[in-house]
Amino acid sequence: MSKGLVSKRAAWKALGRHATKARALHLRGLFANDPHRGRRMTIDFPGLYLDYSKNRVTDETLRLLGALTKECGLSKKINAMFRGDKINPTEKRAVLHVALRAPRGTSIMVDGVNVVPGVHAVLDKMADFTHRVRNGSWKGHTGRPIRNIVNFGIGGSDLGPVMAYEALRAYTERALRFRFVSNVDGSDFAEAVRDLNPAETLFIVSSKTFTTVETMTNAKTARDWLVQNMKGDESCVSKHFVAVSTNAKDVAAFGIDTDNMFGFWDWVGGRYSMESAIGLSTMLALGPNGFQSLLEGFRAMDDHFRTAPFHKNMPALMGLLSVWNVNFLGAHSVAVLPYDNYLKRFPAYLQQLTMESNGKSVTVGGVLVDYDTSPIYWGEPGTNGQHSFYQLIHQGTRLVPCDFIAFAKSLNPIGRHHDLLLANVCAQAQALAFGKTAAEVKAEKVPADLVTHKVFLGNRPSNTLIAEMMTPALLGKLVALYEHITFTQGAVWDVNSFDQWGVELGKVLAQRIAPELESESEPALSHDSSTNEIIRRLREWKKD
Ligand code: G6Q
Repeated sequence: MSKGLVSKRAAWKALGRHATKARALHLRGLFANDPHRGRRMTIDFPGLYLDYSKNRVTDETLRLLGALTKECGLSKKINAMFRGDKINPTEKRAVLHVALRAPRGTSIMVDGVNVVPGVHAVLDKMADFTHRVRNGSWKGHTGRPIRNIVNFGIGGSDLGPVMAYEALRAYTERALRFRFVSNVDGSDFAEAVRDLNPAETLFIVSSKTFTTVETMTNAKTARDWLVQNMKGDESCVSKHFVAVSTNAKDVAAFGIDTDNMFGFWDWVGGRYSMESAIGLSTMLALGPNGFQSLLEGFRAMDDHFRTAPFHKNMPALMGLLSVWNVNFLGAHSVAVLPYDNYLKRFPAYLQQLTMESNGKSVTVGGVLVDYDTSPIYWGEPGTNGQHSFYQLIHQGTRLVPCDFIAFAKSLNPIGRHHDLLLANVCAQAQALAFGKTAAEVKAEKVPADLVTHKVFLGNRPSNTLIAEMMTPALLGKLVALYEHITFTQGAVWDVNSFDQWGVELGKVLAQRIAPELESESEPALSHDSSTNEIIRRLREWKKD
C-alpha cells in the first residue's frame, strides 16, 4: 500500500530546502513587495471567502505544495473516496460521508449496491418523524405533545449534533427544548433532566453500535427515570424513546420499537456522521427544510473539493498550508477562532474530526512515520479568547497558526456590537501578521526599559474565512471544508484518517477497573503502583 514515506519524496525534500529560505521571510516584506497579495491569495467559493495571504508562503511555496499533492496522489485518493472504494483498510470499510449528502437519483456503489436510495429513505423517515413531533401528533405516553428532546450519544454521536444545535440556534424551533447528554458522569444526566416533565420528554439514543458504555448507561438511567415517573408502566418506553443506530437487535432488546429506529451504515464514521440519522436532533430543531439546506451546503463543498484545481481548491489548499506550517515551519497546533458566539462548540467538534482522524504515527501501510502528523486543534470564540490566551499567540515563543472565522451580518443586530466584533477579527489577523517594531514602539515615546516588552514580532500566520451570515447551508460548507482539510492532511501524511484504534486501550482497562472500585471487599490490585494507589485512595474516599 505505502510506497515509502512522504518525507522521502522529491517535493517534500524540495519544500524542506525552500523552508530554510522561507523562514527568513517576514509577512511585512511579502506584503510590501506585492501590493496585490491580499487580493491574489484568496479563494472565492460561493458564499465563503478565504484569505490565506497572511501565511508565510510565496508563489514558490504554493508551487511546491501543488507538486506534493501530485506526488501523494491527492486527486486519485479523492476520487477513490467519492467512488466508494474501501479506503479505510484497517476496518475494511468504504468512507462515504459524501454519500449522505448525494442528491436523490445519483448513484454511489458499495459492494455492488447503490447506497444513495437508502440514504434518502432514512432522510424521508426522519422528515416524517420530525413533522409528527413538531406538529404535536406524536404524543407521549399520557397523551401530551413533546416539548423536550434529549439526545444521548458520545464522541461522533454527540459532538456534531450539539455543535450544529448551538451553531444554528437562531433557526431552531424555540417551542422545543434540546439537551445533549454525553458523559457517563451522572451529573450530565441529572442536570439535563432536572427541570423536565417526563410526560413531554423524548429521548434519542444515538449510538451506531448501541453498545457504547456511556450512552447505554445514560439511556438505561433515563428509562428508569421515565418508568418510575409513569408509575412503573414499562409500555411508556416506546412513546418516549427512539434510536439512531446500525444495531436493530440491541435496539429492540432495549424496548425501542424498531419502527422508531433510524438507521445508518458502517461506511459512515462516527466523527463524519452529523448529517446522517445522527443528525435527527438537528432535523427536529431546524425542520426538514433547514436540514435540507445544511445538506446542500455540504454538497456544494464536496463538489468543489472534487473538481477545483489545487490553487483554487479551498480544503486542499488549507490542508496543504497546515502541512507547511506543521512540517516545515514547526507549528504544533492550529487555533480555530470563530468570531461568532453561536460557533462556541465548533472548536470542540473540530478537535475530534481532526485529531481522531490524523492523530496517527504509522502510515496506511503500517510503517512508523518520521514526521509530525496532526497538529492540536483548539480554540474559543472571539473576542473572549483575546482576553485570555492571545497573549501567547502574539508574543509567546510558539508559532500558532490561526483560522479566523467571521460573518458580515449578525443574527442579532444590536447597536454597535457586530461592528466591534468584526473590527476585532480584522485587527487580530493584522496584528499577528505585521506586529509592531522596536522603532514603532520607540516612536510612541515608550520608556526604554519597556520597549522589548511592547514589541510584537509579527509574522504569525493566519487564514481568514468570511461569509455573509451564519445559515444552515453555510454550516454545511464549513463542516465539509474541515472534513476535506482533514482528508487532505491524511492523504499527504499517508495515514488512515478513518480508524481510531487509539481509543481502545483505555476502554478495556476501565472495564477491568470498574469492578475493583465497586467491589465490597478489598480487591487484589495488580496494576502499576501508581494506579493501585489511586484506586485505593478513591475507594477510601468514596466510602459513606
Ligand atoms: C468517531 C468514533 C467515536 C464514536 C463514539 C460513539 O469517529 O468512532 O467517537 O462516534 O465512540 O460510538 P457509538 O455511536 O457506537 O456509540
